[in-house]
Amino acid sequence: MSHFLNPDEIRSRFSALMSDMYQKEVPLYGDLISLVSDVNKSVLEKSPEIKNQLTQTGELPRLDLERHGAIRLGKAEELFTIRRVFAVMGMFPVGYYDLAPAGVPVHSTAFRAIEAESLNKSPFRIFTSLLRLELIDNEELRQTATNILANRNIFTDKAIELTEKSEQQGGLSAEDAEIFVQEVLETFRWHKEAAVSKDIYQALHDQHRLIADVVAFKGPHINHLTPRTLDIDEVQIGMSKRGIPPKEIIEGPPRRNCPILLRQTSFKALEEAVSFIDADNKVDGSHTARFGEIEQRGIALTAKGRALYDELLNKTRIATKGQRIEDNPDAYMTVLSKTFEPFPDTYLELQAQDLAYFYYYPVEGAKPNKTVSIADLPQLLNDGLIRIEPIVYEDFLPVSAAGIFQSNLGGTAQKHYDESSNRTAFEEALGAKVQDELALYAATQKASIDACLAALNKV
Ligand code: OOG
Ligand code: NI
Repeated sequence: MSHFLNPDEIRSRFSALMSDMYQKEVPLYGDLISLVSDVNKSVLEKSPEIKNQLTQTGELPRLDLERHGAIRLGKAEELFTIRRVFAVMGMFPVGYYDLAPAGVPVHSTAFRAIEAESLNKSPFRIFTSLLRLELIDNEELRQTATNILANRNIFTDKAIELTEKSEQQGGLSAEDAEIFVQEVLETFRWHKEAAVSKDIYQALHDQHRLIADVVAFKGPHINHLTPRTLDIDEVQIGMSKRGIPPKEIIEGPPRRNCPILLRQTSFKALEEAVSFIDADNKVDGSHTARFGEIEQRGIALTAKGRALYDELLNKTRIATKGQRIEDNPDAYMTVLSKTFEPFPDTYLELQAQDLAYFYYYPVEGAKPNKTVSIADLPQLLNDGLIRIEPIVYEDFLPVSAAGIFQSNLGGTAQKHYDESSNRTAFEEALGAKVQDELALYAATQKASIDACLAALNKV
């Protein structure tokens, strides 16, 4: 028995603290949580099949825990250190997302648990972006931003000390872990006092709102948290009814019988009072960055399924080009649904066409009349000796993320960056390679198939 607290417990504790802090900082987020919880309760009451599915895959107990957050970092050292901090909580970088093509000067990864069992204990993850200062075209401003960031330290001494202790001894005691989560929380706290003068804020803001959000503040405040809903359309309608101002459209795929990947919406970021420091005087101003988001997660797609998704989303974009989607969300949703018609919408078809990842289970009492192998899966499925359940998508979608960024930075100005994506530089800053999310789903599926076949061959 190890005397260290399980990293899943540390993450779970941290996620609860973060949620409490954010509900205090942004009370509207608390309203969103109660809306989501009401909607989830009613879906579970109305749809026993959804309830069974979530029970079978182990996701039911974590439903009300489900949330992700997002932060934006300013320099390579911050990304490097945050990787070490998150590792203490069992969160590892998965996936590389380049947002520059969508006009947002960052690249990102998601820190999350890897094993299905750990994810079920605490699914908390943090979408973590690193600002790409090289995309600031004004050289003088780039230098100013670099200098400001060079001087900041976003971690408490104690957080670093305990991270090192954990690295050295291979974990943290319950006592240390409690101090650790409190100290790490400090990094994500909102600071009303900006770190710069109003003029500098304005200059950064004129380059890109996101640059001001990262550079002008003392630390990477958590900019949103996201509960998981079982019916995002219902939440979208409910938001308006409860006086929570929603973003106009739901990002991602259309509503379907078999949800795929991830659908997301949010309430619009708040304009908040801040103070700037001008030659020792405080000057009042405002900043818009923090919001609340909702996600509905569906099945993880294989590379083939993902290619089909990207193709159909692209077709939708071409078909709605020139229309201001915000002005006519219903028309957009109609085109989206129509365009996605070729995407099979039963789990059996998704499985047969190798479009998505599944768990495989032997049906109770099933007795095949020979030793079975992976090649027999279609027959076993057909004969009703095994069943499948969807493996939920745990990651993010760059086009959706860009849509979320855009609608929450205020304004509609679109930037265009020529710079090509730079995964190598990102991984250098991170000090590690990001894991390939598809390989993780494939491994989960494989483990499930192996266990299923072993169980059938034993009887
Ligand atoms: C991150 C936006 C991405 C999501 O859910 O796709 C994201 C940000 O605004 O910093 O959180
Ligand atoms: Ni998000």
